[in-house]
Amino acid sequence: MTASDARFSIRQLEEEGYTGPVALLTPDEAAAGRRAFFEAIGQDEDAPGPSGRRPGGFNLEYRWAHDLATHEKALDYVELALGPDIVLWATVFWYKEPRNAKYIPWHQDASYWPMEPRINLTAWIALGPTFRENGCLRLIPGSHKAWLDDDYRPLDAQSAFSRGLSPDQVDESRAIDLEMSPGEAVFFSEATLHGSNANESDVPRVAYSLRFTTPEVRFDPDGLKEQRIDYLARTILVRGKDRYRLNDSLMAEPPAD
Ligand SMILES: O=C(O)CCC(=O)C(=O)O
Repeated sequence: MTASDARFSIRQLEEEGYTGPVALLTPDEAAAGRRAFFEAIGQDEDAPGPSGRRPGGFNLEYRWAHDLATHEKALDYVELALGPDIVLWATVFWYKEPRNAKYIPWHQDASYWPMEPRINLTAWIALGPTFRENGCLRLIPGSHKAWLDDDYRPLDAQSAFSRGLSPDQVDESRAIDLEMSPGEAVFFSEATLHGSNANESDVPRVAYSLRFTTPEVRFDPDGLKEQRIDYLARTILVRGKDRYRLNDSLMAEPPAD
């Protein structure tokens, strides 16, 4: 695979902070992931409802979630961007059941993450259809060139995060709506402004986000606790070598088959 493959473009990633969507999983693989997700949260895909389950770390508990997060095709793309040594350090299911009124505010991921240096590539995989009415992922191309850490504010009760950026703090006219089919993925950087609206439809929105970094990045375990992501942040070397060993206390093994 080369950087000019299909719609994965390193140049676009560098200039616009994202690339894709690309067809990553087959429709059958996406459907299997969706079914496994609903089973894990104790629901039937045909009757999706609210879930009290914490959204992160399924890859540490379920082999299918680890296998999906380390899909060779995903790692091939990540390698084009991050190089041969790749660490998977977090995964999150972004699930919005039908009529879920919460929105994800505009944010740049690494503003919340105690990592140094700030290097991350997220692969955001649509496991089901995503479109405007069910609150598809939105992002602002080119927004990764300036950090907005100091501008974060407390937000209203409909926000899924207590702090973030309000719409008047970003140029929403430049936002793109990533309407995607099951199995498609978009890749974006630690600094790309993104968020999503409420699900105003009867179709659940199920996405799996994979966070990749490189071994030269150090995580601060206390900072992970402060951000309440210590339960999901575990480093797994998924390709290449770790010549740094900076995160031994966070290292994990994949779950057994
Ligand atoms: O899925 C969403 O709406 C938000 C995803 C997100 O914030 C992320 O993957 O970092």
